[in-house]
Amino acid sequence: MPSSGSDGMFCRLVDEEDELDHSPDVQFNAPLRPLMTSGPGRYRLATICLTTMCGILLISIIAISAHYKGKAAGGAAAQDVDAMSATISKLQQEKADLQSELAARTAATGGGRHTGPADVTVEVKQSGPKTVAPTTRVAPTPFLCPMEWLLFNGSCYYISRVSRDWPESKSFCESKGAHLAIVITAEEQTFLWDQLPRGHWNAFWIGITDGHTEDQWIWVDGTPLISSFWEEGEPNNHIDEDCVYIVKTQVLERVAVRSWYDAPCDMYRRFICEKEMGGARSTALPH
Ligand SMILES: [Ca+2]
Ligand SMILES: [Ca+2]
Repeated sequence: MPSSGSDGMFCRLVDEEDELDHSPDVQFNAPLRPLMTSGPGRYRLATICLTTMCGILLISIIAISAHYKGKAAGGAAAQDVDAMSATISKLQQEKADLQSELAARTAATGGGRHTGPADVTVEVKQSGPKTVAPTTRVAPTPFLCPMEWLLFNGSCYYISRVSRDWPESKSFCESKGAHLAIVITAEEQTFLWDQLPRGHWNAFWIGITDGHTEDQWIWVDGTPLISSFWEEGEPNNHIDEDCVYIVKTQVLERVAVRSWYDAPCDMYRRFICEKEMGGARSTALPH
C-alpha cells in the first residue's frame, strides 16, 4: 500500500495490526514490513530533536549562568578596587600628616640638634588645650643645688679647692650669689665637717669675724654669734686673729663641734660658701 503522510500511515498501521491479530493472512506480511521498520526511525528523530533542544537549553543555561557569575565577580572585584583605593588614600593622608609633624618637630628642635624641652613644646601645640602647660613640666625643682654644691637642710654648700684670704673668699662666694658659710646648729656643723677632707692642717674659712669690734663675733649677714663650735682654748686672738676657719686634721680624736679657730684674715685658706634655696640671707658686713 502507498504511504503518504504520517497520520495515514499510523492509522493504517493500527488497522493492519488489528487485522493481523484477528485474521492472520500471509498476504499482508509483505506491505507491513516497511511500516514496522519506519517506526523506530521516527522515534529516533524525535529523540534527536529533544536531545538537541535539551542541549541548546543546557548551553543557554550555562551561558546565562556564566554571564551572571562573571557579572557578580566583576562587581566584587569593583568593590575590592574601591576598598583598596580608599585604603591607599587613607595611607597617603597619614603619610602627609606624619611628614608635616616631622617637619614641625625638626623646625622646633633646630634641625634635630636638641631634644627634650623642645619636644614638649611641639606636643603642646598639637595636643590642644587639654595638654599640661609646658611651664608646669619645666618648673624649677626647689631643692636642686648647682653642680659641685652640696644640699643640706635647704641650703647649698660649696667647698673650694683653691685657697684665698678671708676677704677674697667672701667676695668669691658673693660672686656666686652666696656668702661664706653661716653655721648655726651642731647638725649643720657636723654635716660640713663630714664633707671636709682630712689633712695635716686642713682649714676652711667660714663667714664670721670680730674685725669691727674685738671679741664681738658677727656673721656676714649681720647677725651675732649665738652657738659656737670653738676648739678648746679658742678664740684667743693670738696674733691679731679676726677671722674664723674650721680645721680638720689627721687626728681622729678631733670632733666637729670643737673645730673652730680664730686666725689672721690674710692667711690663705680654702673656704666654704653657702646659698639658701629661698635666698633669705644677705651679706651685711663688708670687710
Ligand atoms: Ca679677734
Ligand atoms: Ca686663734
